[in-house]
Amino acid sequence: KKNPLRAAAEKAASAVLGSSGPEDGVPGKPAAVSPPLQEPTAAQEPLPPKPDQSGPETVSPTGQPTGADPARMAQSGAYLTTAQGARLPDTDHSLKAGPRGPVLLQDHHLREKITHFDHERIPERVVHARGAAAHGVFRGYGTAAKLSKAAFLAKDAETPVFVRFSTVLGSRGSADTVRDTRGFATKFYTEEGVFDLVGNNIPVFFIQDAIKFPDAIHAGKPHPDREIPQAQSAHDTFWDFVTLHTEATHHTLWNMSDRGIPRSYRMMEGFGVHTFRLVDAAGATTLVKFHWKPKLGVHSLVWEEAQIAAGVDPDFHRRDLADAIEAGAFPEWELGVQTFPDTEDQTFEGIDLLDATKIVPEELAPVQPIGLMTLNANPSNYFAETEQVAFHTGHLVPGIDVTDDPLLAGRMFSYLDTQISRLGGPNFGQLPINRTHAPVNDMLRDGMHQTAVHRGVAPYRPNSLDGGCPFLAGEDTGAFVEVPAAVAASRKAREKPASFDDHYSQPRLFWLSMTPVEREHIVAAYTFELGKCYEQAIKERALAVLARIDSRLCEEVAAGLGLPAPGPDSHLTDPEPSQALSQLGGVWPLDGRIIGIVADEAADLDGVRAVRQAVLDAGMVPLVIAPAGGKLDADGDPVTVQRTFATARSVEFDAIVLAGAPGPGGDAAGARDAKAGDNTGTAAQAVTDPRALLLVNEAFRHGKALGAWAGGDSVLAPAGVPADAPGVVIADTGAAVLEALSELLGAHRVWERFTPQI
Ligand code: HDE
Repeated sequence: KKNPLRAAAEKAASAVLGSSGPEDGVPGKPAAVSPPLQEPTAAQEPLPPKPDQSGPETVSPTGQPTGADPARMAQSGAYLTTAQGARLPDTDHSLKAGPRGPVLLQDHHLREKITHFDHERIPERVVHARGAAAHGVFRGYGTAAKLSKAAFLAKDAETPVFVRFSTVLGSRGSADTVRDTRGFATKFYTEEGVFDLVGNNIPVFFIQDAIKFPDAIHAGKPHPDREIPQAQSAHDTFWDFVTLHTEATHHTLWNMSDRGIPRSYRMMEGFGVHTFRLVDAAGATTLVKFHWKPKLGVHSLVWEEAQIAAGVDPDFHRRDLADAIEAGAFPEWELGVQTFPDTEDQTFEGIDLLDATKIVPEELAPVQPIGLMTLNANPSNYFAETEQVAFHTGHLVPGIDVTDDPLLAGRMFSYLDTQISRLGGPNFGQLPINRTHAPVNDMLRDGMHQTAVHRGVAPYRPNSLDGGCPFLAGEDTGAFVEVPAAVAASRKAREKPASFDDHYSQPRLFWLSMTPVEREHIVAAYTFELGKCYEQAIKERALAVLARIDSRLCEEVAAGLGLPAPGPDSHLTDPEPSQALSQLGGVWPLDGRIIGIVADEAADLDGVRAVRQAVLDAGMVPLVIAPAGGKLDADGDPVTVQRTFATARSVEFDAIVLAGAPGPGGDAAGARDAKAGDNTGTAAQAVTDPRALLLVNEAFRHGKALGAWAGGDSVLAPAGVPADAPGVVIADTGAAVLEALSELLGAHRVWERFTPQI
């Protein structure tokens, strides 16, 4: 029987050295060449994977108590040591010549401790610096198996993943809820190598060619003189760029829509943006666009909420993701693909699939689900995992290939390059979070932070000293082979195709697909952002761009800016709206929604306990808000207070319930009388405390469901909330209130409360 290694070696040698002549009819290859030198074929068994390159060892446990659990302790071992392992008797006092004398240069522990600390920070990402991440698993449905041979897409194949969400413009310490695009980058640790799907929550991009990326980012980042504003697009340089460079119009419109201020990372769609190419086992190809669809639906903040959250809880999205996962409300997304025939022109229904500023409406090409991702574990260490994870569009596996999208081509270069300066050298792939779970047999050597201890003397190919190992794989042995896609005969030129010239028809499609309330949010966003610009010429130019999208949009923003609107554009088309672009209209699961329950000592605490339990049973999170901290009914059946009037702010809650007074027909006023003199009744304090009134008023203005029972509603009027307004539920018991609120919450907000004039 033929040795398989020898067969592989012979095949590889013939492919590389051409010993049997051109097999594929490659034109232009000389017919007569000197006979090739033979590589050794007496193979040794390939070496096992390098011990230092196995997969990450730790994935943080969920739901475990903090504290004494050894797996969660910062240190292991009984004694504190230096980095070299010498035990330390003291880490609080520098070595000095006497208690009040000079510090001695000899103190190695002092210098080691301070020096290490001095170098704790690494450069933050040049874009997407602010992020949060989680571990999870992806399970293939098998529906993509006919399109792609990628093993992780097979039916029921389970693949570990690590996902990092991010904002784009802000620094690492900036607020989560700013108006911006969100990154949605997924690392699949497949058995065939790492596949990174480095996407965004917006399906189009500002630019069509990577060479413009530094311009786009320089314009969006803070002004270089004062380094303000932080994490904002509401400034002159951003609007200067996007109005002069109108291929940015479509992405800018998405940013100004509710998509720019997501309610949660758990409630965002994700998009691969570019068109990719799937390859099946027989080599047949299909063009695809990747979509992540969140099981919880796509939901957003309202702008005022986003602004308040940026101040009162800059970690709003980071906290939300970690809390939900810790509570067991694991967020899930379906991965889906829109498929297009891999035709020579790479267009679909007249849309250029290589233009990253264009979508293909889902009505024209439905998103077909191919797998489910569940995020089920928080990182154990932010720096080691979330900060050091390094994504790259070039991390591909057999069955998934790129297209000639010029934006994607630039990314194929950029991601590897940026990691080298950010992570200090070329060995970032050895960091635990970046290690592939597939065996590694590379011939990359040395470099900064090399942690593998390579053996042998022949890290080169061909070699005879290591028996010729490692051998090259072919398609039948799982090699990643680029699709031999035709390249149109052409000439070198710094040009773009004519199909990239249409900058307005798809923004118009997006605008026409919005509901009135979503349109009003867009108008408000443009008015706010342009209102923050100083240059009149930039505002006027922005209005000229808006006139090319829609005259009503332009007029409304112009009115807000106090400027004349340019006349209507005679070239406007009327594309068929795409319902899939609107966020409104569905009914969604309530997992992880946060219900604030306002109560105090005088409240119907049995009712509060019942509501709390019902909220938990529904997979939501109850937070009791009281005038002061501690416990209510501390001597009886205590109810823990999670928020006080000082610490609660409306943005944290999806709905607010105002507890009433105990007893049949009881009301808050009655409760107050019962406690006459000590002034602790719920309504008594909430009615007069401006913080509680603000809580209720803001929740109302932000379209959140409000409920009250047994007199709790006496807070409504002083808070400026009409008791008969939509989404305000007043019932006899807490249970009845919660039932009605849950129904309202399924729609995310009480949309009837907004009365758009558009
Ligand atoms: Fe990125 N992008 N990008 N980008 N991008 C980076 O890589 C770049 C683009 C995206 O959580 C950087 O490791 C160029 C589109 C995400 O770690 C950098 C171009 C899309 C993340 C880089 C683009 C993205 C990045 C900075 C234009 C959506 C965060 C740090 C051709 C499909 C990944 C890093 C994470 C990060 C370059 C355009 C998504 C500098 C040159 C389009 C989600 O390499």
